[in-house]
Amino acid sequence: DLYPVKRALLSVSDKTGLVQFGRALAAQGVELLSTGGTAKALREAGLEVKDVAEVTGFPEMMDGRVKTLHPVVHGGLLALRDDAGHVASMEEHGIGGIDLVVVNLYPFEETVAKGAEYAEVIENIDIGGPAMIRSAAKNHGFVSVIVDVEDYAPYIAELEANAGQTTYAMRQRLAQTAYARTAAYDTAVSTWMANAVGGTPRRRTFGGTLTQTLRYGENPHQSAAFYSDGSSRAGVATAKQHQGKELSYNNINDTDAAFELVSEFDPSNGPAVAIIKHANPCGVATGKTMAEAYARAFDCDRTSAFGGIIALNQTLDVETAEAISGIFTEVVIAPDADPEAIKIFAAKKNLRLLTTGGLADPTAARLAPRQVSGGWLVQDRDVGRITMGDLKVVTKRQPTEQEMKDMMFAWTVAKHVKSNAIIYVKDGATVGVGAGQMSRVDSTRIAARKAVDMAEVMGLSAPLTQGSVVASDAFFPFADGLVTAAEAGATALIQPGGSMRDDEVIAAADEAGLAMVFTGMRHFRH
Ligand code: 93A
Repeated sequence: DLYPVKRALLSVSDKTGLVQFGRALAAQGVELLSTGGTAKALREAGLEVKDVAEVTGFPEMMDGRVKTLHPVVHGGLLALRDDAGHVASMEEHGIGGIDLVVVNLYPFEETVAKGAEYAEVIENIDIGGPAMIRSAAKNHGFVSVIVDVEDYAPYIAELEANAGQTTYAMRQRLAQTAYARTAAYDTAVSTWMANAVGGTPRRRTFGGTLTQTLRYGENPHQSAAFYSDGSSRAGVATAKQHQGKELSYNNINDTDAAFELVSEFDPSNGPAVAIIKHANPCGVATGKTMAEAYARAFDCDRTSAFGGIIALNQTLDVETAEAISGIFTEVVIAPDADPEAIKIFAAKKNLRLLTTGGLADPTAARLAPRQVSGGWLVQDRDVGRITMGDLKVVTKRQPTEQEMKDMMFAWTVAKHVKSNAIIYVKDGATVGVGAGQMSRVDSTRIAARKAVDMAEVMGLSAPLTQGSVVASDAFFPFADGLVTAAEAGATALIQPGGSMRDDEVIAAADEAGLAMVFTGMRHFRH
């Protein structure tokens, strides 16, 4: 079970913690072998290191493409120490055992992320590193493999606790981590190549690294964890959490939805706020100030906003922080927060504040995989966008300029609402959201009904849907949905068009005096 560590090979691109780790290994009497840059770093710190080139008898060559790919290295990693034949081979060929491999790979993912040229990306495909990782991991009966800086300290603790030896349990766990690392690495390479080649690849894999085990999943009887795909994009995975307890599974899902939605609104056009409940917005609004945007988003559905998740497209300021503090809110996510605003939240123990340093890019192409029984469904993320120029007016009445602006706003929100999605908007704020219904007319009714309820709560004489515009994420199959919207006070309607009964729907719009535009694009979201 216990196996001693006498010789280690270190070859790392990320040299974080390397010297300290090398020193701790040396203190345990471990002999250090290393490749060019790693050996240099260790030597400069005063450690005794042998070059792999000296052990193999071959210099590093071909710009480093061949450094450790040699039977003396792989024999030393793969030989079964308790097999007489293997041991004889080691003796015959002068192969010394290597009991520990410490490798982190060429920064392939980072090279792709910074938008490097093809040739530079290719040079950053590590071959020798993964080969050593896989050899060492296969032979975990005797050999340890470390691929994460996070494992340096526990590994040293293990050696210290066991007089320079490792337990099988430790080696086995490290081997599992190691294979997941090489799998994720090759996933990154093949995904990058899939994009370069284009089309639908016959084989595809997905990978990630554990960032957080979660208390539970959607429900307490489901276990759950959060895996990052290694990207540095602004969003919930990379955000800085300023205060409050850990985010839950549902928090992360909702915060992501909130931030993706609010990122649609270019900050140079002014402040915007989205309030999310159960992955659907219950209020989205623009305003002259952030506080006004928040107040208008809140007024869409004050009841549902309780315990909601709020996303801002600009810095959280004091006035907005004070307003948000008025009711129970789970999470606030924003590109940034004023120090004074952070202080206001500090008093609210249960409120989590996240800052991202920027907005998500709603146009960035990305894969959206979803698991179904027996496989994966994979599609491009919905990055579809329209401009006013794409809109086709199909009614006798032309929309007014304000209606046009509100329809564009409503359409943007509709993209982020579960189908069937119906959004009522007035003056750059949602005033009714109908989400996730199995029939479109029901979504239309529910959104209008909620506006009536809100008018009562707010003591208004008429619901805010009076004089609103409506967006529908897909076409109206019948005229009934449009008639319902008109009855709720809508004056204009934006929808993809393309129904067999478009003529009937257009006729009903003309009869009700509505202006209607077709986008020619659908935004289903299931
Ligand atoms: O180009 S390689 O695939 N060829 C190799 O034989 C090889 N061996 C180790 N890259 C190889 N490595 C990688 O070099 C390691 O995975 C590590 O990322 C890097 C460390 O190089 P240096 O010690 O010169 O900084």
